[in-house]
Amino acid sequence: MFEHTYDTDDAIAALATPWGTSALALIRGSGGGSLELLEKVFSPLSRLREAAGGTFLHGVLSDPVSGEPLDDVVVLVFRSPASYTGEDGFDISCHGSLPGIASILEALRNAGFRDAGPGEFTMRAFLNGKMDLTRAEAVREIVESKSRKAHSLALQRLSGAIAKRIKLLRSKLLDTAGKIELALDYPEDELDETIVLDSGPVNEVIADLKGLLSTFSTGRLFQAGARVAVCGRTNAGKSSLFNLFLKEDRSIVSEVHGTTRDYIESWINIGGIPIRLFDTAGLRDGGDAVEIEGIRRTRELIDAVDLVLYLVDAQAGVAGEDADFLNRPGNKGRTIPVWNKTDLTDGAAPAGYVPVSVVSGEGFHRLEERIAGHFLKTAYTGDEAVIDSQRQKECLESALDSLEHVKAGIENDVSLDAVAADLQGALLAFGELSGEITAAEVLDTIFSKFCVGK
Ligand SMILES: Nc1nc2c(ncn2[C@@H]2O[C@H](COP(=O)(O)OP(=O)(O)OP(=O)(O)O)[C@@H](O)[C@H]2O)c(=O)[nH]1
Ligand SMILES: [Mg+2]
Repeated sequence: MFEHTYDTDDAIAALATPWGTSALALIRGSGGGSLELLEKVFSPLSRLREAAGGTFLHGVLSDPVSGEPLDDVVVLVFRSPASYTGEDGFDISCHGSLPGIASILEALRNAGFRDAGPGEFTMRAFLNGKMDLTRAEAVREIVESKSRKAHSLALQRLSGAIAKRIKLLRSKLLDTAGKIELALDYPEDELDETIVLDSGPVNEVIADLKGLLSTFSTGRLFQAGARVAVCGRTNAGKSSLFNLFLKEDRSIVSEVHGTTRDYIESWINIGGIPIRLFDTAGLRDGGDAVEIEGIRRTRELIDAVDLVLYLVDAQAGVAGEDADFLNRPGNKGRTIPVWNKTDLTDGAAPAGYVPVSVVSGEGFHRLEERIAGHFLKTAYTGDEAVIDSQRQKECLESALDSLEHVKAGIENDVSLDAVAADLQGALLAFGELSGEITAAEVLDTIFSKFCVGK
């Protein structure tokens, strides 16, 4: 949580690129008076003063206290309201040397800038009406996306797909809300016509909300990814398969049983799904204390992952422990049995197993397809927006809950006061979703998860 969340009066600056040596780095600043403060460090001064929004200036930055020149830079000038935050601001492209970046940030501090907190630029964009909360959240989701698919789904949200849909749902409810208000404000005999409430529009919104909520697991799958463990008895070829997925020699492979003791993990991408893949200790009885501990951790991990690739060495065949594992009810729906080392046999695999040879690569592609298929079989595949944020999901659930009450209220002729209160509850939940009526602590939680500089 950062201290200055709602202090939007001052000028802020931060490094927007990673803190590390690179060809170029980008430092951004924003806030009322930020261009005047920049005058203290940038020359030629006159060109900055005259610069219209959207212009690039080539110049030199110097420390305002010592006057020492710091770097040759290009500054992109933004003038309110035509900027990301809606305020005056700038992007400085400087050389990506760590001492150079540090000295520029220090010069900006000396000029009067405050270091920006996480997500503070986007928070200002939100507060200045540049984007609603669903789009602000999409900014972080884009930055954090681990696969192209996750990136394109987040981009869809950034373009306002969720915001537009919610606006539409909200407008569908306003007619009903208006009718109720009219009926509450005027006794029946004062109105020219009797007001009849129709649950049709409410039903439509309910159906649409259910559709949107059902995309959450898909959104999560592509954004947060899935956890997959490679398991099996010792020497089944788990580490060899793990390395093949990673396309690098990461985990130790040897013909010695019990080679892998601690589990190793890495991110891979299968069919656009970010997958955290684990290589684990081979399951067997006995072994020394370290191996026993490794096996205990592996068993814990198996319970926690979304999918297990259970390897059996084709030459060794299915042992009792393999059958036990595969038949255990908790493992059944989330295990893909893999028949490895088919290059050493005739290639035939028992029913239900995916035959592969990690050494020749035979069957590997089919295994990847099986994994993607496992996760995608329940995924949403339409073109509409997909939600990913837990917060958005909760707002939608709350709206849905209120609307179910409204529907029941209309259909059972419940008192209008009660229906009005439930409808208000649904509209409130939509308002929270878009950020129109979101509490300060909620905003704090959302923006503190951002990177600094975004
Ligand atoms: N011929 C053949 N050998 C394989 C294949 N996959 C793995 N091996 C060999 O099997 C041996 C064991 O492989 P590992 O990948 O270390 O097996 P593991 O399951 O990780 O073993 P532990 O870590 O001891 O549990 C090594 O000598 C590998 O080269 C395969 O598809 N064909
Ligand atoms: Mg191993």
